[in-house]
Amino acid sequence: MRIVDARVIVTCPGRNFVTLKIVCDSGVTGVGDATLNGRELAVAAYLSEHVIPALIGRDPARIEDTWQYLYRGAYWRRGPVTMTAVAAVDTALWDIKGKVAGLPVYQLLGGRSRAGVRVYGHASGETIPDALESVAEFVSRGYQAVRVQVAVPGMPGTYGISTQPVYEPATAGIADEATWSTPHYLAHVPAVFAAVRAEFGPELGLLHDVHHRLTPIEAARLGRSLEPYALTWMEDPTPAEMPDGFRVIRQHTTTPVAVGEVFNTIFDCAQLITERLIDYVRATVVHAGGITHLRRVFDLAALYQVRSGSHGATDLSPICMSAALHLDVAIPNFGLQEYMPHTAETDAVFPHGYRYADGFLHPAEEPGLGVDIDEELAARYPYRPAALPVNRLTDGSMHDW
Ligand code: GCO
Ligand code: MG
Repeated sequence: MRIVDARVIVTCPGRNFVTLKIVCDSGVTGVGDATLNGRELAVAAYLSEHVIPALIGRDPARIEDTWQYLYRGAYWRRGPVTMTAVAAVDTALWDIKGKVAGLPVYQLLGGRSRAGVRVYGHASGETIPDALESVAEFVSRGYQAVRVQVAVPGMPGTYGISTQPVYEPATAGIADEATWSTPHYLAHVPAVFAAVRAEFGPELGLLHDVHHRLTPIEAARLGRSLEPYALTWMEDPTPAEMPDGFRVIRQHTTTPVAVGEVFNTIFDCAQLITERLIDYVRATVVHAGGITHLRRVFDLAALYQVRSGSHGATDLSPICMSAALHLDVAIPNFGLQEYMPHTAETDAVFPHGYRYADGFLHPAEEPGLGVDIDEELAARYPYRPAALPVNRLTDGSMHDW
C-alpha cells in the first residue's frame, strides 16, 4: 500500500481546527488532528509545504519509520509547530493501520486495560455559590471528578471563567489582555475548595488549574493551603520549562501536581518524571508527537508511578480526543482524562463513535480511530483568526497566561 494523497483541512465550526487527511492507493484514508490554538496556519503551512510532499509514495504501515523520518530528518527538532505536524501524520497512520487490520486502535496498542476512561469536567463560577451550582450540575451528570475555577474578587476576567456554554478562551483577532494579582488569588482559592469539599464530601475528585501563574514558592504555598481539601491535582502551578522549580513545590506540599499540556516531547518531562516531581503528565496526542511518541512518554512515566492526565480542552478536535481515548484505555498507568464536550457544530463536522456515560468516556469500537471529518460541512466554516489572551500584573508588567 502507498500514500497517494494528503490534504490539510482548516475549518471553524465555532473555533478553528486543522486536520490532516491521508489517502492510500487502496482507497483507505486516515485522519490526524493538527490544531495548535492561535497558531493554526503555522502548522497547516508546515504540513503542506514541508511534510506532505515527503509522504507521497510512502508505505503507510511504516509508522515508526515515518515518525523518525519527520523528527530526526527535520534537523530543527521539537517545538509545538513541528511536533503538532508530526502528531497529525502519526495519528492518521494509526487510523489507517486500524482500518487495514479491521481493529480499533486500542487493540493494536495491547488491548484494554480498563472498562472505561474516567474523565473530569470544568466547573466554574463568578462566585463560590455559582461554582457550587456548576459542580452540582456535573455531579448530576455522573462526573466523578471536576476541575473548579472561580473568579477572584477584584480581578476581572479571571482565567477559567466563561460566559459561553462551551469554554473557549481564544478571541477573534488580536489577543485580549487580562489582569492578574497573585496575592488576591492565593487568598481566595482555599475558600473555594473548603466550600466545595464541605458541600460534596470526600469522594468527589477535585482539580484546579493554575495555568503557569505562580513562582515555585508561591505554588508551594498554594499546594499547602489546599492540602485539607485533598485535591486530585494542582495543574501547571509554575512555568514548566524550569523543571527544577518543581523540587521546591515538592519539598513543601503533598498536594499532587499535574503538568504537561504545553509539552511536545519526552525531553520536556523526563526530569519531572524520573525525579518524581510530578504525579500526572498531561501531554496529549496532538501536541506531543502523536500516539507513537505519547505512548513512549507514558511508558517512561509508568516506571516512576506517574499517571496520565491528558489535556482534553475544546481546542483539540474530536480526532485528538478519539486518539487519546484509545491510548487511555490501553496503557497501564492511566490516571484521568480531561473532557469538555464540543459544540454541536463541531461534533457534526467530526462524526465520531466515542461516547460519554456516567463519568466515563468509551472509545469507538469500529476499525481505526472511529472518527472522520465531513469535508463538505467543514468547508462551510471558513477559518477566522483568533488568539489566546495575554496576562499583565496590576502594574502593567507582562505575566504568564
Ligand atoms: C486546560 C487548558 C486549556 C488551555 C487551552 C489553550 O487545562 O484545559 O489549560 O484551557 O488554556 O487548551 O489552548
Ligand atoms: Mg490547563
